[in-house]
Amino acid sequence: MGLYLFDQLRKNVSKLIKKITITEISPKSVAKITNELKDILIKNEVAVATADAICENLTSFLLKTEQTRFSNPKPLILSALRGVLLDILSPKREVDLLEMVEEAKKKNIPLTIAFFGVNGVGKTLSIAKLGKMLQEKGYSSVFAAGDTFRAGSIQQLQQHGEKLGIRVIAQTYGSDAAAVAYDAVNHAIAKDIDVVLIDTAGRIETSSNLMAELQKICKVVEPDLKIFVGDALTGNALVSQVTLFNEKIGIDASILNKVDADVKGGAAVSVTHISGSPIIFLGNGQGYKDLELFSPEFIVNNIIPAK
Ligand SMILES: Nc1nc2c(ncn2[C@@H]2O[C@H](COP(=O)(O)OP(=O)(O)OP(=O)(O)O)[C@@H](O)[C@H]2O)c(=O)[nH]1
Ligand SMILES: [Mg+2]
Repeated sequence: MGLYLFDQLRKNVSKLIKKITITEISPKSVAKITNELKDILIKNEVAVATADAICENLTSFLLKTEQTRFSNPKPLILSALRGVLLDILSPKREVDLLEMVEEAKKKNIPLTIAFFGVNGVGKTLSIAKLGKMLQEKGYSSVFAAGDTFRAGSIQQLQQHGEKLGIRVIAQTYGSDAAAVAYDAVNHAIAKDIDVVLIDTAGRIETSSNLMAELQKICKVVEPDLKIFVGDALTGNALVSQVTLFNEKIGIDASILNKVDADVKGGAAVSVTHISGSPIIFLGNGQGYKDLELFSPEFIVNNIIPAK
């Protein structure tokens, strides 16, 4: 994929590894490396808590190695860093969305997915992109216009629905978002539709009204997947959004959008670590096809230089 999300981070890590001249693994020599690594991670917008965890795990791994003298310790350090990163990025719970869709289809019940996030991060477009992806894989879906708050939001979703040939269940502005979501689930059951994609209103994260509305949607339809949608350009502030939505709603997975713009990539590392759940897709453009599957291995392969 034409992605430069991790370019700078990879270059910096590569430079750090190239410079390593130590021949002995000791608390002092390891600290020299991890201090510099921490600086690099933080400069690339990895959250401090995540950078700390990476460096601490790397330190304890390296100090546990039996052999301490090396003519060239770089391969050991690279593979240790790869292992530590993969571990930090491996979510407590894995999410395979397409497998969940298939499982639900076998049981003849629709899979319900709700999308949450602050305003403008790309929730509505992500729903359209996912609707398209599902369509291409042979699954039907219905959109629920659960953003009854922002003027124009219902029409926006309806326009996507028309272009894609996907039905949109909507009520009027100001109506109860949970009721819209409930209608859409019933529609899917009645018409044997595979997936319900629920759009919700984005407001500033401090809005307690929004959180109450989102909690009500969750209570009424009990979505199978609650997806946090974030904007990669938000950088470090993304971590506080993830923490808040995770606390109030519980996030099962995330989508990180706008990675086609020049970003540092560190936020993608922190989001998985802080939320404990995986980023499953990246949005890398405004077209319906600009949605990429994402995995911890993908991140690690893009950050750790091959040699
Ligand atoms: N470049 C780029 N733009 C994106 C991406 N995802 C969304 N956008 C754009 O971001 C803007 C906001 O997208 P929406 O889908 O309306 O975002 P939203 O979260 O639903 O916004 P609200 O409904 O206001 O909360 C639109 O102009 C999208 O085209 C992406 O991956 N890359
Ligand atoms: Mg929207």
